[in-house]
Amino acid sequence: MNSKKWPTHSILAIAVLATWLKTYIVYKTGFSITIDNFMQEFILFLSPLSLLLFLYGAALFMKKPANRNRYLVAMTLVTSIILYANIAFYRFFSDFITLPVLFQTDNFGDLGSSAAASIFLTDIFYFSDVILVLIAIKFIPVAKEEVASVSGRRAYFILSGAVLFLNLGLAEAERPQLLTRSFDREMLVKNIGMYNYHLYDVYIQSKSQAQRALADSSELVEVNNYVRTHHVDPSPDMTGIAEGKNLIIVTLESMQTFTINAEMNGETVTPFLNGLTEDEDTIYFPNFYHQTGLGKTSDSEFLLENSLYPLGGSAVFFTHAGNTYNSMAEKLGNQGYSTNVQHANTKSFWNRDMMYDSMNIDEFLDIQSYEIGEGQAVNWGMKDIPFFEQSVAHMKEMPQPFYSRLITLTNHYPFTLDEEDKMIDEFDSNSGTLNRFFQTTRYLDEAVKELFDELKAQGLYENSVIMLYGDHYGISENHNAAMAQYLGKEITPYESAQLQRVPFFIHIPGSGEGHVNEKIGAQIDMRPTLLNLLGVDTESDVQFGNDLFAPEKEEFVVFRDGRFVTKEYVYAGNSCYENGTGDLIDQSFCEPYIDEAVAKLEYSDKMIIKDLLRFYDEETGELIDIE
Ligand code: GP9
Ligand code: MN
Repeated sequence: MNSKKWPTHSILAIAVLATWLKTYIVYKTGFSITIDNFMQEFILFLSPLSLLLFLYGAALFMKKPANRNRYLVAMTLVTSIILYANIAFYRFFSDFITLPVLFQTDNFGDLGSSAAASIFLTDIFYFSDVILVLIAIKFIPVAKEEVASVSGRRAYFILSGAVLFLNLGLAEAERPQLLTRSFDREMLVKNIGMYNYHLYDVYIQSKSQAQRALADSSELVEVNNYVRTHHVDPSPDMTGIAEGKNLIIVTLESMQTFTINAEMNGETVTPFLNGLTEDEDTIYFPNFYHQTGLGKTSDSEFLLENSLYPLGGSAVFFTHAGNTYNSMAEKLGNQGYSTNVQHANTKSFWNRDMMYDSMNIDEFLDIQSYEIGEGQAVNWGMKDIPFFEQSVAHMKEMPQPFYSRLITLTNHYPFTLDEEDKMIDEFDSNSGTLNRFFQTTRYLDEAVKELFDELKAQGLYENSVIMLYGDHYGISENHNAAMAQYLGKEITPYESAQLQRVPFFIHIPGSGEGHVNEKIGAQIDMRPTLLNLLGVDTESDVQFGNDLFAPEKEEFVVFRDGRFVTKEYVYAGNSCYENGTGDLIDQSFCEPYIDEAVAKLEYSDKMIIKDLLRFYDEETGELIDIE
């Protein structure tokens, strides 16, 4: 063969093309990645390319063709192994590999024993690019020794950079805040590609490992002292009034307090929940706030289980799923409860599968545990009504007492519904989002009613406590104009803060404890409040919330972004307002609380970032010495 026919870097080009196309084919055949539109397909196709260009492109710096070739074979092999390892992992766990799972030996117990059974001869395809490169090396004559010219290399890497930015730009348009929120591994893989995903994962994990490594137990002493000085004794009247009962917690997706006891163009938005606010067995908290950040639903779960604040800059479920926690589920597990979460979505969403393990939740009934019949899916997946029905059926099978957490989904942006599920009209503002929000909220209300009915029908109602809470806002500040139209007032920073109220109900059948509790509280208080009702002692736990029924409970709620609310003041948009009137008042009124709010968040962050609960003995409340 005449060497002139083959340009110097043919092997590089062949390697890049072969791995790129192979990876795309594997995406389509080896994983079940959902694609909703052409743009997503295009991003998926493009996504492996940028990293391959950079990685394989390093060959351009090598002078000897033999070295170049060896390097390219090695790199095609490395990327093939990464891809194939993910395939093997996916066959068992329907998930992509993340660094921490490689160190979780119990995962590999499962994997190792069955791995052999899942290796097929056809798997050789996953290495087809390596083979192709080897063949190419054999048949394409070795070019003379030369490194690529500086200008040639520059052009190559500018092109590679352009591909990377095109990829990231399209991904950002398709999934805003993809990297900061990093909500789903599947979403990451499909938007930035398998190889970039692993780099990103290594970055996230090593960053948190480094911060963890620098910590020692004395730091826990400091946080613990802080927590002790802010602890108040739980209400003795409420202690243990629901002891031994099942605990059912319902996450009301995107539900906001402004829809409770409210009308929209003459129609009642939440008739069932309105009834609960006056019910003799229900305690309703109208001044209860969410404290979530980027992690949205998962942040609310984090607050609920741990009574710690979520993190400011990232979704803690993703970045700190390897930590030691002392979750409510674990506490109840120790009391003989069986514990689980039920949610009809993929288990890797918000990294729940990993985090639930760390929080010692016995079981996660994810989408695989549900049968979605004809007409039972809308928007994000399974509709809440059939979801509740099947969840209660699962509960029938659970050993009692159980703690079962149900996460709803229908009232999620973009708030779409099938015609037959629309029980009220849309609102008439210029925001379709807000207009539809009333309809999906109305649907969620109906679903909760059906849940209660179903629990009664199945004989589970009497012996259970049912707690309902809104996870976070559904209507963001982008819809302020439409909100102003609905509420009939301007949305100032004060009003915005008040719109962060989410419903919170505790229903204890037969208790006669029902009342409207005006106390200012927040998601951080859920764990101590509930555990006290169930008679589980949390005296020595490191938690940042307090029992909402405690007479001395301080009415001071800090949002994740530093805004805060007290009985007298609301601090928002760097301004101080009087609570109630919403009047701007002198900054000095809020001043004493500003540092206090920051301190709370910082101490809580420290607990998480330095993984301080690993130094804590949950049984005794003492420090553990770890070398
Ligand atoms: C996803 C569901 C919604 O499983 O919990 O998450 P969100 O976008 O509200 O955080
Ligand atoms: Mn949510």
